[in-house]
Amino acid sequence: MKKKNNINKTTIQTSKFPKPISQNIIVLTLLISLYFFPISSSALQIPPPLPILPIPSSSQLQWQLSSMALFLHFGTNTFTDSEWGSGHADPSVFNPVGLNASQWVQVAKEAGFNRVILTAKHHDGFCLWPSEYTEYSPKSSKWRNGSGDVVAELAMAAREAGVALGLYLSPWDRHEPCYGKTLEYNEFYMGQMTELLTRYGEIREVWLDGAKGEGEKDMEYFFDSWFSLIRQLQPGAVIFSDAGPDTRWIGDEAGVASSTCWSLFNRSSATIGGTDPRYSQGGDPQGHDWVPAECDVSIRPGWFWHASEAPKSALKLLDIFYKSVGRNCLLLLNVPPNSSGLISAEDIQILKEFSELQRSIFSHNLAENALVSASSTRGGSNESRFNPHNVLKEGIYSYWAPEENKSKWVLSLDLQEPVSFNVLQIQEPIHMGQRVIEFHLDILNEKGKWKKLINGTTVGYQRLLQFPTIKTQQLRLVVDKSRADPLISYLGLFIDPFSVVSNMSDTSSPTYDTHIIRQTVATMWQYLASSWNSLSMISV
Ligand code: FUL
Repeated sequence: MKKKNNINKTTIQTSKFPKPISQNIIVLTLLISLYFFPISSSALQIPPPLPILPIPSSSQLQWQLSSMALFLHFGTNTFTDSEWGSGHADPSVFNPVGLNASQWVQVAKEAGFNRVILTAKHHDGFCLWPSEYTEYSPKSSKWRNGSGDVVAELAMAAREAGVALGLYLSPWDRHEPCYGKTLEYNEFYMGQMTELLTRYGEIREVWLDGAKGEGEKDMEYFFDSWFSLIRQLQPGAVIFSDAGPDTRWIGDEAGVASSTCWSLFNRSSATIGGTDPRYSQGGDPQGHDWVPAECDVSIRPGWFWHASEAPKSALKLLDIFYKSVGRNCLLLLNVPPNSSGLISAEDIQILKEFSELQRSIFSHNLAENALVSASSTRGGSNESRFNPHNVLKEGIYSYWAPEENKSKWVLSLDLQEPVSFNVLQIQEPIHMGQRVIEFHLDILNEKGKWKKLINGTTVGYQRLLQFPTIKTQQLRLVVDKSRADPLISYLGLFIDPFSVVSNMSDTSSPTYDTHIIRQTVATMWQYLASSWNSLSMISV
């Protein structure tokens, strides 16, 4: 108490001394400048705009940012040349003598996939791990003398390589005798789910569906209990099904999304095993839930490996890439291990070509030196955080934002010299919600007139639009319709010398004629031959 009084006293006493003249001048100058240049809000940062709901959870964001995942269909079907196994195959057929899960993970990683999803149990009921609830697993096979565990081997390989692991546990089980008895089977399924989610470290995706053959036993699945269990045991996992909750089936098995594709969706409008494919393919601009789509497709005609089947071409995979990743979805590409337990050399070759095609097209943004301006900038043109130039920085977390309440939203690019391109990439900062409804790209032609090059609907995480090659120096991206002020995080221009696009509509697919395909394949081989020497071979 005493001490406190002393301090006050000292302060008061000091203030009694007259200030030196120079000090008075400084104070006066400060007061005058404050009068003329008051501390305005411009010295403070303007906050980001409000997000528009719904927005993704953190695990949904991580999922979307990975763009592609590799699906691994493997089990007794691999040995019996079947797709939907009857559930009665002798478990001793399962003997993948050369199984090497590190090879699967390496193949995935080198081809640009940092997630893998394994069919821990497919419809035939054979479990790839030694479940305590059934003998229908490697326990009853000769593989690794009956002590093998494919899930464990893959989990370890994925962890070592830094690749995220997902597991598919098929609800429909053609082997399990209690299938069809609602209470018993739900307990059985949840017991198996618990084994998978507690024994193998971090699981980043749980994949399930409503597939079931006609005339099969009827029963109810307790989805809400399953989802709650998954949330409890693996809170970082996204749950995939026809209707979410975290990611939805795109509605076809060709890996193709609709050209209008919303991550917004109404979960209550979809039923697992009974969704309307058109609703799934496009999503719902009025949807209350954030449920982005996953496009599953197999590199081969079947989901499981069959000696008689061959993989699709790398150009076909590139086309699928444009229609899935390029339409705001994640591409889940199935590459089934063969009966030796390895991914086949011909599939590896195609994956290598596919990743080289992507690298050669997308590694260089032809707009990187552009001068970018905008119809308006949130916080004014000096506000770097929302500056139009941010659209040239990779990633979604820096973006251009317009001033609020504007009716015109335009991003103009001066490429500083005429540039040829035939692919446009646009991204939205989806952590702030999906906004853009319609947009178009204009170019300035030789006559100095603005000409519409292409229209598009929805952007989302990533939109890729293809059109015949065009050469221009000036272009502008115009957002025509948006759910809220549009935010653009990336704009890229690329040249794809491989795909041939014959018309300008966003909704149509690139079309190939045989003559052009031959030419394109020749160009591709010339192009790739030069760069492959430098690529390391993947050992099988
Ligand atoms: C479907 C299954 O019936 C197919 O066999 C395959 O697993 C595919 C990915 O999902 O629902």
